Formats: sequence, C-alpha cells, structure tokens
Amino acid sequence: MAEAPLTDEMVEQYWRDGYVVVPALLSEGDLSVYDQRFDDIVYERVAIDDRMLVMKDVMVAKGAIDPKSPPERIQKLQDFELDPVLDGYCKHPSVVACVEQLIGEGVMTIHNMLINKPPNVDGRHPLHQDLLYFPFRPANRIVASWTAMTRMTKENGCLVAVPGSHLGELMPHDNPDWEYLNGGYFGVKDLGDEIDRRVHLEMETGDTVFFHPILLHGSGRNRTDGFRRAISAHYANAACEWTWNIEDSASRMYRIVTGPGAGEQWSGTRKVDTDGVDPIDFVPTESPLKDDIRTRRDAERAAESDPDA
Ligand SMILES: O=C(O)CCC(=O)C(=O)O
Repeated sequence: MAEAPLTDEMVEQYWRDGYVVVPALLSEGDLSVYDQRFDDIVYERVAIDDRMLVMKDVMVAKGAIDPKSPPERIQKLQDFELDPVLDGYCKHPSVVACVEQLIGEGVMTIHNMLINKPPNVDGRHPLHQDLLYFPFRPANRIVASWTAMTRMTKENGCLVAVPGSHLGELMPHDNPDWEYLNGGYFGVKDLGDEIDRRVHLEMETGDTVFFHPILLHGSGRNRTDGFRRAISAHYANAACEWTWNIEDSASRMYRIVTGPGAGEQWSGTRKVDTDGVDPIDFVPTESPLKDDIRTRRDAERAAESDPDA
C-alpha cells in the first residue's frame, strides 16, 4: 500500500471544501491499461460479466445521432469490479491509500463507473449529491475517487463542484427537464443560488479528485472534438451500516477491498431501524466508527458556537 499520499493540508481541505484534487496520482501507464480495456469491451473483443452495465449515450439510444465507432456510442461502463482489468482501479494502491486516509482503514467499493463523454453528445450531468444512491451511513465514511483519463477542461465538460456544500443536507432530487438526459442522472430540484458558487475542476490526465457524498457536483457538455473520459469508484468504510428500510439491492456487489474480509462481499445486515433518526446523521451505535465520527449536525453546532469554525 502506498504511504499516506495526502498531506495534512489536503486532508484539511477535503473536510473544509468537500473535495481535494491530488495531482498525477495515477500514471499514463495505469490509464492506458484502462483505456485499452474500455476499447476492448466496447468493440466486443473480450467477454465481460453480464452483470456489468455497458450503457449507450441517451442521444444514441434515442436515435438523435448515429456514430459508427463504438467508443462514440457508449456513455459508461458500470460495476467494473466484475472486470479483472478495470477492477485494478478499485484496488489501485495509491487510490486506496488516499481513501483510507479520508474514511479510515478497511474499505469496500460500493459503486464504480468509467464515464465516457464522446464529442457531439450532450452528456451534461446535473448538479447532484451521490449520497442519494447509497444506503450506507455515516456519510462521512463514504468517499468518491474520480480520475481524469483525459485532460479535463471547461470546454470538454470537466467536473464542477460547490465548495462546502458537503456540510449541507441531502436535498430532494428529480430529473431535470432536459431533452437528452442519461439514465439515472438526477439533479437537485431547487438549487437556489448554489449554482453560482460552483467551481470548475480543470485537471490533467492522472489527476484524481476525492469528494464527499454530500458535495454538490456535476459536469458540463463536451464542446470539443475529443473524448472526455474518467474512471471513478466510490468507497465506504466496511464498518458502515445499511440504513435504507429495504432489503433489496441484494444483487448489488459491495466488495471489501482492504482489511478483514478483503476480497469478499460485504455481508452486513441490509436493513437497519434508525429509530426516527435522519439517516444522514445515523451513526451505528455498535460500530467502531462511533467515537470518531463528525456528523452534519456536529459541523452545524460547531459553526453556531464558533463563528470561525
Ligand atoms: O464524470 C462526470 O461527468 C460526472 C460524474 C459524477 O457526477 C459522479 O460520478 O457522480
């Protein structure tokens, strides 16, 4: 495992802004392996696990455009922990070392995607909060890693984020009224003037941003002739608990990456009674995370009592 790649300042920045960009965390060599695998998959040169999702861009699916080359038709690959090559990203020692610095040792991957934004598609991703998609809590023990496989610029639809928004609420989401919106892309319903506080995260290939699951973020349209491509995984501390009051999602893979049970499926109970507690603040009472957790309300209380907090 790589030695703690994040400096104290970077860790502080993560908790203050809700994200931190680590320059050149992955090498061109690492990324060319994932790029090649993307091509092999979309050109159907290799067999893949049929639980993995290979999703067309909505403009292709709706017949608005009909590009001939497969990489121009595909919007994302998902659940790639099922692919022996792309899974290398979930287990990448430098990524995992940063993740463990932020959410503690012993982590599992709970979601992952290779996001391909070809030229000539809309491809925008409305501002949203990823916690919407995750049953696990506490939120402070979940983090995304998102690595630029190409240069990310305002012109090609880099990520945008609202600094500090991770200290807010999980807000109601909806489908924005856009003509071409990719499947599963929800956006926060009422952004108010939060949108004006967004910053563009322009990044070089190999740069990696780690971000909090309540951070408001999204991405813009690709207005260039080239591809914009990123690889991303979400991790939760394996001591997190499931707080959705449902037992489904049984088919979803939550694979432990480090610590006890590494390589196995997470097998915690998929139903927890939070007893009226807002799941966003739910801290498992019997969990090793109990004593060192900062909840959203803790941050609010600190801000109330200390104007400089
Ligand atoms: O890569 C993108 O365009 C957006 C990614 C994103 O918003 C996410 O991973 O939640």
